Amino acid sequence: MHLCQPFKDLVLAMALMMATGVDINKHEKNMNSCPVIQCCAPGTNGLPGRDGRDGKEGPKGEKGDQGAGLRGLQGFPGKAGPQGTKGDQGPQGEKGQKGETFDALQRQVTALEKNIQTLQADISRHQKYEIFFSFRWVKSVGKKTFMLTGTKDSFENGKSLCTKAGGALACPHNRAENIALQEILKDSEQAYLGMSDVQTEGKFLYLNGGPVTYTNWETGEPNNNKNEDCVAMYSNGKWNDIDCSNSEILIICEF
Ligand SMILES: [Ca+2]
Ligand SMILES: [Ca+2]
Repeated sequence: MHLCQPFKDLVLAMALMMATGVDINKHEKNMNSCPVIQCCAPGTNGLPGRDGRDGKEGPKGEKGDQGAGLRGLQGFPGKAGPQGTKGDQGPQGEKGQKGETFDALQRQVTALEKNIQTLQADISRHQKYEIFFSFRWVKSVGKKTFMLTGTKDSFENGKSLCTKAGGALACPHNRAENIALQEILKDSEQAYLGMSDVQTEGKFLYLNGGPVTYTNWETGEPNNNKNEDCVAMYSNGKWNDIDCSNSEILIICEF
């Protein structure tokens, strides 16, 4: 009987273990774990086996890139959606242009301003009178008004004073005016009249150069005593020619 060399070695090893008292059973157990194929020459490959069962489902793959297909035609508009909720109030807008109402108010304001200016002018004129006159007496007759100043002065100064006030030195042109002017004077008072015969002795002229048409001379006047060229009214309403430089004569203006 022919034995392979490995098998011969095995037999020798077992005989040695029995001689040395080694536990053969334990050793056999180890020997059984040795594959037989290692002990013999390799065999030829067998036929392929049957296909195995399907494996478990694999994990989900990653999302691929978007395709590059052509864009389709736009479809018809859809139905209107429901009304949305009311939004918040927006910021205040810019100031608008002037309207017709504002223009009308502006015109009224302009008209009122003109009225105020007129009133101020009247007040100013009134105050101007107050500067020159004390209003001891005011007498109106017809369209004329006589105003007594609180001033006694010369003929020239009296003329200037009345002119500055916008009037003229008082001068009655008829009986009614003469009576009105007389009523202003108190007893023993005299007032200059707006006339003189400075240019031509004996020929009295109004301040505007016109000839005097109404007179009310005192008896014996005008006498041109010491070259009297101006005229004053007594408190009885009669006239007397006096010296023009006499500054003790009341100044009455007419307007
Ligand atoms: Ca005279
Ligand atoms: Ca006289």
